[in-house]
Parts: sequence; C-alpha cells; structure tokens
Amino acid sequence: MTRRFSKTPTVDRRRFLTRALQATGFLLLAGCDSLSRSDWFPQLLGKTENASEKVQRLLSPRQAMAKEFTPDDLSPVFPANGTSNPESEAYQALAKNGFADWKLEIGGLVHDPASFSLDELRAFPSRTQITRHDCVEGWSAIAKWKGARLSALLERVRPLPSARYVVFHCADPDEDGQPYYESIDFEDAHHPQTILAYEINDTALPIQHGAPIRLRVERQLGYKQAKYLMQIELVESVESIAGGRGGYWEDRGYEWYAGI
Ligand SMILES: Nc1nc2c(c(=O)[nH]1)N[C@H]1C(S)=C(S)[C@@H](COP(=O)(O)O)O[C@H]1N2
Ligand SMILES: [Mo]
Repeated sequence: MTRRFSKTPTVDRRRFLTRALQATGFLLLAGCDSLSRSDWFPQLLGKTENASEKVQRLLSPRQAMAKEFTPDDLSPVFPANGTSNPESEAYQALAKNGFADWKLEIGGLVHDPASFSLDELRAFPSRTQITRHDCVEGWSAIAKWKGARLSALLERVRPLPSARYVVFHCADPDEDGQPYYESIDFEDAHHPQTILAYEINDTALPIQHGAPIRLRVERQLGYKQAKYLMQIELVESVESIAGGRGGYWEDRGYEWYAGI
C-alpha cells in the first residue's frame, strides 16, 4: 500500500513530528502532577523499549530473514521521505562530481580504520534483495536493493572486542544543525540482509533515496534505513552521541529497536 505523498517540505515534517511527540509526552504527563517530566518520561520510554525488544525477540528470532519479494511485486513508485536532497555545501559539491570524491570513513573501535570510495565499496561481497520498506508515517513500498554486505566491511576493519554498536553518520543536518544518524547492534550488523545499498531497482541510488549509499537493515522500520552515509563509527555505547538514544528519531522518542 502506497500512501499519496504530501508536499510538506521535509524539514517541516520532521519538526511537526517532533512537536507531535512532545505533545503526546505532555498529554501523558498532564494527569501525573507528582512526577516530574524529566524523571518519569524518559524512564517510561526506556521500559517500553526494552519490553518491545524482548517481545520482538520472542516472536521472531533476530537472525530470521525479512520477507523477500519478486520483481512482479515492485512498487511502481517508491516515495522519498525525510531529507530528499541534503542542503550542505559539502554534500552538494560531492553530488556535482558524481560522488567521485566521496569516501566512507569507518573508524572508532576498530583495529584498522579505513575509508572506501564508491568503487571500492562495489568491489566488496554484495547482496541483492527485494524487500518492503515500512515507514511509521503510514506507507510501505517494495524495491530491489543492491549493496555491500556490512559484515564484509566489518571483517575488513576488524572491530575491537569492546565494540557493541555500529553508528551511521549522515550528510543531512536538520534546520537546527542536528545531523541525522542511526545505530544498530552487532547482531543486526552481521545479518545477511544488512547492506550498504548503492543501487535501487538496478540503477545507481539517486539523491532522493540517499546517494551515494544508504543503510538497509531489513528487519526494522523506515527511519533506521539511514541515507547519505558519510561515516561509520564503532562504539561501545551510544550514550555520548547527540541525544544519547542511538538515532535522530530515537532522540525524539521513537524506539531504538524498530523491529517489524
Ligand atoms: N539521512 C537520512 N536518512 C533517513 C531519513 C532522513 O531524513 N535523513 N529519513 C528516514 C525515514 S523516516 C524513512 S521512511 C526513510 C525514507 O527513505 P526513502 O526516502 O528512500 O523512501 O529514510 C530514513 N533515513
Ligand atoms: Mo519514515
């Protein structure tokens, strides 16, 4: 089912959702005068998150494969959502040059920090998969993705034993300068369907879908599928990054484990 796509500017939509989430938090709190907003709300979110992650694990093991589809199932239109063209001068300069000067940096808790050009990423073991993308805003679309297996990249840079999460830093800050970012744990990072996609439907990933590469982590919702990847960082904890909850939308109240 594909939702008709609204023309609201994307940054406005992010802002609108943030306000909506804040409003929900406020309403929840309205009847609980004795509890402070700062003490109670984050704790509730934390508990919900853990509970839903446990339920998710019981219902379907994390190693299970996401459903794959056939070419007949491809959506005629795959909407673009969130940022559809990062405004930063640096990104625009890279795009103008067909991303020939773009490199993906991989660092943090690894033995061999490295950076890879698009051609180098294309030379890694790849995977092609037809999957369904589900956005919390109420639309889904099926596309064919091809990309480098994240597990192969990790093997190359050799994570240190203390590394627990893979953080994806993106090229698109919002209008307050807050960059989009996401994180996944090692279980998802090594899942066979977790790829750094450089193709959609047999063509080079266009800007609206995250050029030059975007994450596909197929067991999770749309906002985990970070576009415009610039840097990958291996960390022991996500607490010191931005709002500390492991992602741009997570910092605004969404769950970190967005299992489908
Ligand atoms: N860098 C970045 N990645 C992002 C977003 C974004 O705004 N910036 N939006 C997310 C959301 S909410 C969705 S549903 C998908 C949309 O991907 P698409 O534009 O290819 O449909 O990208 C996700 N990844
Ligand atoms: Mo989304």
